[in-house]
Amino acid sequence: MGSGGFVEQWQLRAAFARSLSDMYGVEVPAYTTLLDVSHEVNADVMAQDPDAAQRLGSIDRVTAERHGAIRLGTPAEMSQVARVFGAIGMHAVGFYDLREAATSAVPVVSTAFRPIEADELAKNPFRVFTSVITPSDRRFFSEDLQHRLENFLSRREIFGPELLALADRAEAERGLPGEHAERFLQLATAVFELSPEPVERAWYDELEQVSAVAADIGGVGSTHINHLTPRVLDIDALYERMEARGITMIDDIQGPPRWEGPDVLLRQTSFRALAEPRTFRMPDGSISKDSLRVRFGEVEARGIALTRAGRDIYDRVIVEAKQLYAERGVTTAEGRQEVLRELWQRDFPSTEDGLAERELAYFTYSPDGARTPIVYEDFLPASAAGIFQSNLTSDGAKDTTQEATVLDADWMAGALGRDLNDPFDLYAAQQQVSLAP
Ligand code: OOG
Ligand code: NI
Repeated sequence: MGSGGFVEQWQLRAAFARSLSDMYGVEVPAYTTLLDVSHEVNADVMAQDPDAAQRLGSIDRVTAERHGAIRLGTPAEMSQVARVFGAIGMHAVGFYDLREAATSAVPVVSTAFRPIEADELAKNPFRVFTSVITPSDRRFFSEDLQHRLENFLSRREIFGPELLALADRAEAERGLPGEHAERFLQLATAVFELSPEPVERAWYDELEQVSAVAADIGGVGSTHINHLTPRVLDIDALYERMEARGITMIDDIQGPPRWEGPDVLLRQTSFRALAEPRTFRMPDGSISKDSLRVRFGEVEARGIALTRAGRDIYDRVIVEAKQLYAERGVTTAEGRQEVLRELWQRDFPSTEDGLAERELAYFTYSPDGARTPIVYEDFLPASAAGIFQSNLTSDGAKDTTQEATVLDADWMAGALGRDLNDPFDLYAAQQQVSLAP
């Protein structure tokens, strides 16, 4: 990055993704194994058929591609992170209600920050799934706990004034001069580093009774990156190779099944959260060492973006599949994949032509009529819930007799103090522009 020259937003974004990746590799060595195996798998897929391998993005894009996941505590923190991401050309897209999508207690609502223009995505597609805790939701938090939690969160400072000032400048000037860029990256990366500060044992444990996610967010005075996810071109091959290296993966690959037709949306899996050493302050004031299991490694394969009609089919099939698992007594990952495959063969066209004809997926068209699929850049609530849940050590407590607090896309936009983009609108606009440039 050097001093001197002007660093554009996309360069800052790419450098931030690299910097987080370097840090996370030091903190969670299994992540480095995941990267190695991803590179191996991608190289093998490229060697077999480079055109097919790059149908949904150049190998350079895919190799650099990561998504991060972070979890914050307050609307104010959300508006601050929006400034930091705005500085590097990442905008809020989509609303996810994990409170509803998860059966165990996951008291958060989320959005994703990412570039929204095709050329920016091609330069570097870094995206961050960003969740905020919901203390006002009585299904999880009593009035007393809500107030203590909000109090605790209001006293912490995650994003300092120097970082925010640099962020605002980068957003206004669409980049930063070299030496400021360096400083911005250093400060922004440090925000997501695991803090050595002792965790208050009693407070952490009280929140953990409600939800491990609540403790991870509200039990500490800082935040950290929860996972960083590389993109792989064959997730089934990756899964097998990780297990062969002795890393225990969660049971399932979430999302669509492997099948003979086009890949759509997103397939994800993860390795189990690892015990990381942490320091605790005990109620008697003494300091002790223990460990926490919150951070894990995830990997994903991306497919074509579905239209609303295509997504409706997806959502229905996922619900039906769950009913079938129960009816047929299916209890293995393999069995679940078979059920999904059967439903896919019944409900999804087996070719890109079929997807395009039935307007189930988005494509761009060049003047000579050639059609290119638009890659899905977002997340899936059911998969996100599955990933959250499979990495929780307990279900926590959710009192379903209580009323849910309404926290929706409008609430999220208000918290951010910015527009919340609708993913379908973005894909549709991209398709439209290619048809009538
Ligand atoms: C976020 C879980 C969601 C994904 O890829 O769906 C997610 C979290 O664990 O904080 O990252
Ligand atoms: Ni993720």
